[in-house]
Amino acid sequence: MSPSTPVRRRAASRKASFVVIANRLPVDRDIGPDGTVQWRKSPGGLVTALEPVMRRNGGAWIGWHGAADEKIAPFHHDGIDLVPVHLTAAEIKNYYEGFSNATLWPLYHDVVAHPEFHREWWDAYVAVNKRFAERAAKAAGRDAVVWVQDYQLQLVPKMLRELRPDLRIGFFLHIPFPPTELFGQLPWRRQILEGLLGADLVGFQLPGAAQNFVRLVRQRVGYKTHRDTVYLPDGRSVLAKAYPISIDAADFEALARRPETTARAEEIRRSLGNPQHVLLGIDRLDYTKGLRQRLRAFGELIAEGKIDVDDAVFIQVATPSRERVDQYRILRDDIDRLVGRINGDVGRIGQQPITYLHASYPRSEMAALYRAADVMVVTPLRDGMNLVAKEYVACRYDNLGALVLSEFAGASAELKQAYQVNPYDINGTKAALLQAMSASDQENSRRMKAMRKQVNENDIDHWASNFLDELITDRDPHEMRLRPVKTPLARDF
Ligand code: GDG
Repeated sequence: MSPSTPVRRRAASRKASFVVIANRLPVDRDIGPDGTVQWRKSPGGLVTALEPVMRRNGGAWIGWHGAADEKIAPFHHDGIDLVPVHLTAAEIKNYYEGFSNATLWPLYHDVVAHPEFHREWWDAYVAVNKRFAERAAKAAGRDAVVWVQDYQLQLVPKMLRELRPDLRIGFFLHIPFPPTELFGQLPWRRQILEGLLGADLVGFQLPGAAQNFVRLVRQRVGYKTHRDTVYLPDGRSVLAKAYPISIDAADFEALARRPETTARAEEIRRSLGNPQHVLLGIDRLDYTKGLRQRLRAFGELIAEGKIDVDDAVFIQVATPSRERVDQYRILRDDIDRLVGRINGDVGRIGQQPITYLHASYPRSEMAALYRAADVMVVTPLRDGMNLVAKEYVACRYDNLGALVLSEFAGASAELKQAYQVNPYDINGTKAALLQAMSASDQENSRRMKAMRKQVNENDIDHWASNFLDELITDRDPHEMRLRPVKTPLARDF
């Protein structure tokens, strides 16, 4: 096969030359009333990011299928070979809801919520990581490129390398990597660092995260490091670098340009009474996303008479998320109450200042919402990147609209022309909302043009090809046995 030949479709049982390992498969299952099973693409940052890369390159995706205690055979869906990994109900509780989402998630997000440490959760994390590594070791062909995704699978690189030293292994962390002081709280900090060091390339959203990692390896594991490289005693080296993730910008713009999207955006505004200002938030319902602070800021502006309730509406879409984890249940109740209180306090008949939607929508509806919004409000307390901010920018081909963006979202490093805020500073957030609402079209257009250039030039293909190019490039001439310097999968971008 010549280097530029795309990888061909393989039967699910064949060995793959490109393997993605992620906690979830990129599909959800629908079971019809007659019992027929259908898989459909699921929403979420990771899927949104990797699906185009997988489809263009062929390859296998290893992940959990979403149900407890069920073994499903590998299958092919929509251009991708899918290899389901089973989890027991106890593993879902301990590995997924527990260690991943109630230990690592809050710890890696600045301890915005209190991380819980339980030894039985850790044991399940180890066992499940091992299962993923074993599945990947079976699915990957000789010298294959394997890309491990995210915080649920940080032990997989080391486990997989032990099983299959021929593989080229990359790891990408979608969420922030914490400062050394916070990471130090983790009773299993050394095992996690060693797990990640099984990869040839460890990618982060921001350079600061890569630096945190290298510093921690030096401090806690004692390996030699120089800038972005860790030198292992066995002669191997591991590179730690930033690869800010992005979106399929052209695809979002095409969706936004459809006449149906324009019509739907107008309909949304009409149904809200055609207010002067439509503000929009779209987030998974997660305590890292800063929903409370944002809604309070908006509510106060109305209560203080700085915004007229007839002039502005805030649409908040909160996509249901991790509903079996306690902290998420508590958050949902809190937000329900807060929205009720604000609407009750400052609303009028026929004029609810906050339209709150606890639901998931098709991408076409998301694009219409982006088109309908004058001000997009993205104010997480901590966020690895935040794709919603980039999607808004991609959809604003009219160069209009304003983005209010937290300085604690990874995206703020690239979207410098946004109205940047510290989300903990409610008064500062209020000022930024007012500034964004009152800016001239000319001012917003200047900012939007610059942000659109950034997003269009650094899209998802750019992210994936940068990471994969680095991963498959031989840095050490003594390791040339691995494979030709470029494999076909990177040529397609
Ligand atoms: C993690 C990191 C990082 C949301 N609601 C619906 C829907 N979405 C889509 C959005 C966007 C994605 O989900 C959310 O991505 P974010 O980046 O905003 O946030 P996380 O889910 O927390 O993602 C994050 C990301 O991984 C990628 O590395 O940026 O920092 O936390 O694409 O559009 N999509 C549809 N319906 C919805 O209701 N169709």
